[in-house]
Amino acid sequence: MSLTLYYHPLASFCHKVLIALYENETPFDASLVDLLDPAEAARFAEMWPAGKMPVLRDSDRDVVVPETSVIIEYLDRHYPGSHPLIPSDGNAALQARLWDRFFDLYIHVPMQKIVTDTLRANGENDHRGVADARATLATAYAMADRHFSANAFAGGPAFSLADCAAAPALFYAGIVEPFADRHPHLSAYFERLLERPSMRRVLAEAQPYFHMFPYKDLMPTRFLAAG
Ligand SMILES: N[C@@H](CCC(=O)N[C@@H](CS)C(=O)NCC(=O)O)C(=O)O
Repeated sequence: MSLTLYYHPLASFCHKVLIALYENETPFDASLVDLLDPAEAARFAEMWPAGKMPVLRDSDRDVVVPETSVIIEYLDRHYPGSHPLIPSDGNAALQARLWDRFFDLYIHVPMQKIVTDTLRANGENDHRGVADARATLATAYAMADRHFSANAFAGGPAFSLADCAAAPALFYAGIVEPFADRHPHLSAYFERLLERPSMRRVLAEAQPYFHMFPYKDLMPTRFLAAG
């Protein structure tokens, strides 16, 4: 097998790449990395010193590819499947990249801030940073709701890189800062994402690890059942 994904089944940015791989049924080996284990974290850092997962290794081309957006573009270019994730039209590709950035930066990263703050030691919490993250989410939810009043998918009419970014960001953000009540178009879009076999598979594989998620008590029960 040429491709190996170094990942963890619970990790939201890993879900983004897994969805891309599953959408195109791209063959790969999955190598689970426990970053809480110092030896594993050190080995992982040799591949990508930033220490952020996932990372893709392609033994045929002898390259290590970090950063989810770049990994998905790499897969699209070198291992294309039946569902291109970067539109061939240049302007459509810009839209896919724009909304990929939107979901990473204004939903995924603030969600991570809220989650990781709960893991800090007493006295080290960043209350102002968490409040800012919640404010960023509120702005982004309103923007996304307007966007999905006119668009079936994040980058336009077809599923793309941007939807791979949106799915895990909305999954976890919707738990720490719910959006369904006041954002009907965003909520309907999220339900469409949940129906995709790629998303269902990612969530089924994450389910055995959900007990490790700090906000597990707020997780809707429909996600707690396997399958
Ligand atoms: N910009 C990165 C973000 C990746 C990221 O934040 N990964 C998280 C897991 S979801 C991680 O590795 N966290 C470990 C840490 O920060 O120590 C990407 O798109 O690949």
